[in-house]
Amino acid sequence: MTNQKKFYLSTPIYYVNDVPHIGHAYTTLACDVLARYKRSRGYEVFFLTGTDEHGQKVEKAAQAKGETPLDLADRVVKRFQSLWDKLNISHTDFIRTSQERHKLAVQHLFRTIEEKDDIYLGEYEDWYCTPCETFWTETQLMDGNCPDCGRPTDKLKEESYFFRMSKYQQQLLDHIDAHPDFIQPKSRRNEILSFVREGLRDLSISRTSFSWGIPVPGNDKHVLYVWFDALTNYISALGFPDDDENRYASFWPCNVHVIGKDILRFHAVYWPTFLLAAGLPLPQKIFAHGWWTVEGQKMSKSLANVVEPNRLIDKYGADAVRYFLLREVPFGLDGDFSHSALVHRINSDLANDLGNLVSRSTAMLSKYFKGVLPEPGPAEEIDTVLIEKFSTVLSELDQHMENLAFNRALQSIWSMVSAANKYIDDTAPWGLAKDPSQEQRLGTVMYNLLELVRLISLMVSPFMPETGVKIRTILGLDPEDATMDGHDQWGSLLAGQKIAKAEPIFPRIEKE
Ligand code: ME8
Repeated sequence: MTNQKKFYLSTPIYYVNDVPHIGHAYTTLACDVLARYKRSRGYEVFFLTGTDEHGQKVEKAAQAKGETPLDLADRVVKRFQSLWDKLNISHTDFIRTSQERHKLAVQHLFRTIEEKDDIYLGEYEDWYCTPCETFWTETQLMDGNCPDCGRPTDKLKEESYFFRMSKYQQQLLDHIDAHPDFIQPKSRRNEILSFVREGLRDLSISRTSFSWGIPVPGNDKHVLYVWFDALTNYISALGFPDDDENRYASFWPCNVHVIGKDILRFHAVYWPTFLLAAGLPLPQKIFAHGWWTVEGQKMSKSLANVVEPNRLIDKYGADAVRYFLLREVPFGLDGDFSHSALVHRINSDLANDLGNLVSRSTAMLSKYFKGVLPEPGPAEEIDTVLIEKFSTVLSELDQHMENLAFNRALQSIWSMVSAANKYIDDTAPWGLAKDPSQEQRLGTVMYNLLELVRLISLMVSPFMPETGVKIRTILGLDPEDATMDGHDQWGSLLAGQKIAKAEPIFPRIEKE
């Protein structure tokens, strides 16, 4: 095992009965940004995503199409994987719950908990919402329908294995109390605290009403409940329990499970109690982000308003979509997607602010110094202020990334971009260029600008990897090297560096 700092983060594993939309892209993207940032800070990152393939919904969808559930899954998985390629997602592993490695881990977890006597055979009777794969008690129903999605529920009675979740109520509360960052944001933590305080019931963790799932060890009349199966992906992908590659030992417990608010209870109540029962460490953090609506409405197939990320990427490019989704809405709150807001962000933040900074700086360097970076002369106050601003932004960035406050991280970077643009206006290089006695001063101003462009290319890289590469290509640096550790101090760009004149990196979009 190396001594390198480790960071493990995960997305939910997505159901294969739906095709990927911007909601899925959002979670995966946020994780990718964090993964890239941590890598740039010298961490060895394990970034996991994948697909949740078992359960009645997939079984029914496959039946309706006349294919096997696995054929259906194979088809849909490709759509997720090709979208992640197109969005430049840098995951380390892609787990599918239909894989053998996953089945072994799930069955092992079941047996471990069973040996502790925390699983027993009983009979289940409750209201089941098939689309949500969730059981509800009579009192939880809203007018007889599922309180989450509003669709009708069915009364189900069946033999079932139960997990003694009730036994872990106090232990879970103690853990949440002792670890203020365990569930974030804070409002979500409070929601879970009150849910747990109301009392935990034992949880039915097997089904006999369908067969597309992982058999209960020793009783294959039953398949495991999809959430018992799905949640275990976070350790099965690490090689639990055999751990031949030492991944589980290196990376568990996970630093953060990033999820949408819809599945918080499963992650903050079920998963930790399974782990407590099995005697395994709990994840360090569970972060639930908000939900996107589209032009003010809930995304739904029936409204035909599902935003297809592939089309957005084809039209605007992966970086613009990545920037927009993380800049527009504070991570943790709900947000609304609209094409006009996206176009506005591209034109103002990307084409105007960032794009102009890069093209103005490189055009002036080309004009005044034939594209060769001069040696900087003595710093004036305006230069020192700019350099101090940079170190403030750098520490803000670190703090915001630590808090998964992606929009604030981008705001900080953009305050640097604006300061750099203002520096151009204030120092007016075109005036200095007219006066031969100001050549050294002009050289200093140009050096500072290009050095800032380099540093900004590193800071934006986790969010917009293609843009980072483009800018470093223009600067004549190694385009793929976005490492911040060791490269984020002022003054690393060397005089004599040949720098190209940039083509616009973000063309303006005409409003339709
Ligand atoms: O729940 N806005 O899978 P899923 C933002 N298989 N995010 C959204 C969204 C929206 N409108 N719609 C979906 C499952 N998401 C389970 C998870 S994990 C062990 C098992 C995102 O395909 C968000 O991250 O329904 C949400 O949690 C996830 O997609 C649900 O994906």
